Amino acid sequence: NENATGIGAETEYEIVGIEPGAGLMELTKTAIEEYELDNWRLLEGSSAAMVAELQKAYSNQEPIIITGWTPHWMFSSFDLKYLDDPRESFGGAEEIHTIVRKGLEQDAPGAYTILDQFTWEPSDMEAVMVDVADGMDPNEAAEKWINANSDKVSEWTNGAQPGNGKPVNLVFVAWDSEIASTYVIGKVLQQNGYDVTLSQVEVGPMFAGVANGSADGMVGAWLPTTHVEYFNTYKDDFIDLGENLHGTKNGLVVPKYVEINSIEDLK
Ligand code: PBE
Repeated sequence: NENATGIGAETEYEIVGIEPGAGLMELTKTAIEEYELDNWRLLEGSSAAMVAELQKAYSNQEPIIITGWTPHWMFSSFDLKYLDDPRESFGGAEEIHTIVRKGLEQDAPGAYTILDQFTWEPSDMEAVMVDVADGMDPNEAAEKWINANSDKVSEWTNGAQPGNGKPVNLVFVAWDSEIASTYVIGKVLQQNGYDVTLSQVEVGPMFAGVANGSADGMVGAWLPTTHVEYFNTYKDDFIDLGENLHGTKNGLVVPKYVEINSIEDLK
């Protein structure tokens, strides 16, 4: 298989990954085992560094393989494709869940109601992501989306008691998708009278923080597959409010000009 030989040599058998600890990194390690990609290495880094590598390769029309996910603005900025995953190492379409600490419902009922009623579509999240990727401050991008979608937002805030200045602390990881969701729901809580803090953390501390009560909530739990280890570790110690978005995807992603179509072609 000439193409497979080509892509390995051309990319030095490297798959450009993201933050260690991301569910996507574990899924990629599983894929490397299941497809027996013994020659290949998964590089650890960050989501921002991955996108920078993609931008560089793309502008030179060079081959690159990244760990990617949807919703993500990169699919509207670049012509990209997921590699087929016939072994389903990356699982199927998932949901993103909202999780809050025990006691939030009693301590901040309005915030609990809003977080519980928060739900939107991948296209909504992408609209915010695109503005942030284009350089808009996440606060501004969140406000812009809220102003353009007051009908949706009023469903989230329906029946919520005002915050009266009570503090609410949301934790998130600096994944582009979670920056979008966290800033939007943070701004909605603020507009409802809460004193909102958004704390950027790593993925383990994000789950641990909500479980031990040092954080009030998070809106970026990818289930049932991506974050299953973290979820199962802490599931008795926090409250899962269910999905806020349906239809995510994880996988290996290449520019369309790369002439392979399946993870099997990497072997
Ligand atoms: N992600 C985006 C995360 C979840 C959100 C796919 C990069 C991960 O843990 O892999």
